[in-house]
Amino acid sequence: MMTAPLMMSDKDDDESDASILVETRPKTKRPPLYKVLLLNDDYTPMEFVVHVLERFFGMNHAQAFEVMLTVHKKGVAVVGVFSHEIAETKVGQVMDFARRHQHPLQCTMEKED
Ligand code: TYC
Repeated sequence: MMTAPLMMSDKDDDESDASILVETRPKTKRPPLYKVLLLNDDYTPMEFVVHVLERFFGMNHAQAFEVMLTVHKKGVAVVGVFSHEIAETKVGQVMDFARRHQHPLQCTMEKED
């Protein structure tokens, strides 16, 4: 009686595993963080900016007033650092809120180094 030779693979086990990289420790790369920046302008009322900082960035009134003054004097300030998704949401919320109130307030995001 004749039986066909039993063939499982052309390569032996060592050869077919040759491209597998064995990690010595688990990858724990943190996602990049993004700074949310508030920009100064000549028209948005100071009280409106203070309200934005309280409402969307969880600042108390004193903190919000201080940060607003920093933007007013220096032209720009970081108002928070977030994941990409949260930063995009904050920027959108501020820009929508400013536009609905017809203020030219600008808010942007930038990747942290
Ligand atoms: N410069 C504005 C004013 O004098 C106030 C202001 C502060 C505007 C911060 C924007 O992000 C800003 N009314």
